[in-house]
This record gives sequence, structure tokens and C-alpha cells, in this order.
Amino acid sequence: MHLDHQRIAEENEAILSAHQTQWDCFRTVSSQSDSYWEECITRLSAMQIAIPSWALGTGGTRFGRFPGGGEPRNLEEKLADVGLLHALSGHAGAISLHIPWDIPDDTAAIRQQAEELGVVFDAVNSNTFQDQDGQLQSYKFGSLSHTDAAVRQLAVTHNQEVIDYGKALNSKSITVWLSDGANFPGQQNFRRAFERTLDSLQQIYDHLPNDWRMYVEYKPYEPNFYSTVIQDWGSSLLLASKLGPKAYSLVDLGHHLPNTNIEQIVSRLMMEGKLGGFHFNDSKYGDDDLTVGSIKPYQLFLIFVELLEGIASESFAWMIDASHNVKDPLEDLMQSVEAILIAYAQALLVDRQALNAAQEDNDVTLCQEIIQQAFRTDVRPLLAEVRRRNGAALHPILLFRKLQIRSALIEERGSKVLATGL
Ligand SMILES: [Mn+2]
Repeated sequence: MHLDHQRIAEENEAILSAHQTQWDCFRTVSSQSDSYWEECITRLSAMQIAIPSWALGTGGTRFGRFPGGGEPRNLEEKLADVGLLHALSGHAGAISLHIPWDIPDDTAAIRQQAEELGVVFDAVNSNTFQDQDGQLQSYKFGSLSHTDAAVRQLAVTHNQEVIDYGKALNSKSITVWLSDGANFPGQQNFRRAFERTLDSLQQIYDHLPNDWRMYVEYKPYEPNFYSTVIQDWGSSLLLASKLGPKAYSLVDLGHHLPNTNIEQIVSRLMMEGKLGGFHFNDSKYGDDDLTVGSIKPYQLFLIFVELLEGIASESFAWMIDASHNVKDPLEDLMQSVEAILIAYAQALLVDRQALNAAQEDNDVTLCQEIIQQAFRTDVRPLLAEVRRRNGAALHPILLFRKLQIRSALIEERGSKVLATGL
């Protein structure tokens, strides 16, 4: 299943005049100049969000999994799905691979396919949270932090191999998330576990090519429930700082305890030049991995308000790290992409100069007025215009449904298939 720009442009034609009316109206009430909007469109057009190879199928919980039809059966089909998302949205021009779930059989062919779809390879992800068939040592009691040097070596070697796979695909970064930790008080020596982790990460870091980055993810609990070795941004920053200039912290929105002020963490990490990237998702209680922007769109917006302090001068890795249990995975991902773009666009609208002045004046009321003026602006006509100019769909989900893309995928791949991954 392939969707070309010609076809999308033809489909856009039918709703073009309605879009033009909305876009004209948007600019008329905005009181900003045309050049202001052109600048916004340029910045928004550049926003590319990586789709993880494990999020293209239906996810599951520990209670069960209810797969839909037409899910991708291999890496080629996953890449094809990302190509569809990119063609429809214009903002999904990257894929993030999970090793060993998605080891390419034919690297040259995969690279060629990606190039044809306009998709690049974002960070590669290692997996030391589950044992693979035939694995000699077990990660049951940890990987990079394990008490046994042989297990640590296995995990280090795996991460180095992941970097090598990434190099072959022209990826430029590796994300390390560890499930290491303890379920019970007294089970693990906090200090020794951290020191062993640092030592293991250093060996992986030393394997990085010069133009690569390493992202160190943190998470307060799960699958270990008493402690995790890299439990928060402080531990992640500490590791990234000790490892060297190629190491950064990675913020997964679901990896915080309820009510954590994530936007403040973003600000602090950026201040230290150590914010590397994001895993976007949304949650009500824990690491729920729900559609981005479905529960707390205001928080997402506030995060982008902070990000914009440094977004022009730094390059961040953006990825959606969500699990789709009840929606069509592709529709869910289109909603997530749109939510990220909405938050970004709204954050661009914040009158920074006025906000800075109000902050310095301690005019608390005005600060809130300025922030919420941007948040309450419906930026969807602006985003549709960005998509139109980039040859993407004015309404990605409507077009996905109109063209019956899922039915076509089911016909091609079958109604009972299970994508590899979580
Ligand atoms: Mn993540």
C-alpha cells in the first residue's frame, strides 16, 4: 500500500475551499503579519517525529491483547506504515527501531525503501529487559547493573551491537532504557547498582561514533516496584554528565510520578545542555502510554513553551512512545502527531516579550492571560495549511478512512496477524 502526493493533492481538492475559508479567518482574527505566519509555517514544517517500530501494531496489557487486522508482519511492512503516516501527516519522517525485534535482514534494501518513503532512521533502542531465546545469562536481576560481571558484559555487548546495526542504517543515536532495579527494600545496594551501571554505560559510550548521541531514559517504577536504578531526571543527568558530551537525558512523559512538574524538569535539563530527547505519550495514573494529548494537553503545551527557549539552537530527538490497545494504531499515531504539532504551534504563539515583562513585573494575572491566550487558540487551520503546503492531507484521519487504508492493509496482510513488539 503506497500513497503518493498526487493522490493526496487530488483528495485535498474537494475540501480546499473550506480550508481556505478557515485559514483566511484564522489570519484575519490573529492580527499578526503574513511574514509572522510564514515563519511559523517554516518552523512547523521542519518538525519530524519518529515513530517507533513497536507501535505500529496493537499493544497489549499484562491481561491480554486484542490485535486488529492488517498489522505489519515484518520490518518492511512497518516501514511502509510509517511511510503512510508520513505521506498523510507530513510530520512522521523518521522511524525508531527496537533491537532485537527489528533487525534488518537486508540493510541496503531497508535503507533504499526508507529513502523512497522520505523516512530516516532515528535512535535505535536496545532491549535488556527481557531474555531472548538461547540467551546464556538472564536479565532477571538486572542487566547493566547486575551483580554478575558476565551478565553486565552480555548487556554491554548487546548495546554495542545495537549501535553497529544503527550505524549501518545511518542512525545517529541510541536510547538506553533499563528495567534494572529492586522489588523489595534491602534487595539491592543503591550505590553499587548505580556505580556498576555507570561503568557499563561507559563501555557502551566508548563504542559510540563521534557524531552519535546516547540518550539515558529514566523511570521511577515498573517493572521493579520498590526502586529503579535510574529512577529520575537527577540520576539520568548525573549519568549523562559523568559519561561525557555525547550523553543526554531523555524525558518520557509517562515516566514520572503523578503531578510531577515535567515542564520544569525540561527547563532544568535544557539549562545544563543535557536534554536530548522526548518520548511522547499521555497518562492518567502511571506509564499508561495513551495517545499524546488525550488526557493532559495543557501540560504538553507548557512543555513546549519551555522547549521553545532552546529549540532553535538545539536538536532534540522526538519520538512517540505509546501503546494502542483499543484504537487503530495508525489512527492513534496520527492523533498523537497532531497533538504534538498543536502544542508546538500554540507555544510558538506565546508573546515571549510580553511574558518576560509580566514575569519581571510580578504581574501574575497578566502572565496567565498571556500563556492561556496562546493555549486557547485553535491552531488547526494553521496546521492544515502546513500539511497542504508539504503535500500531506488536509485531514489525515478523514482521508485514511475515506481511502479505506486499513481494509487494504487487511487484504494485503491478513486479518489475524500480530506485529512484533510490546
Ligand atoms: Mn520511552
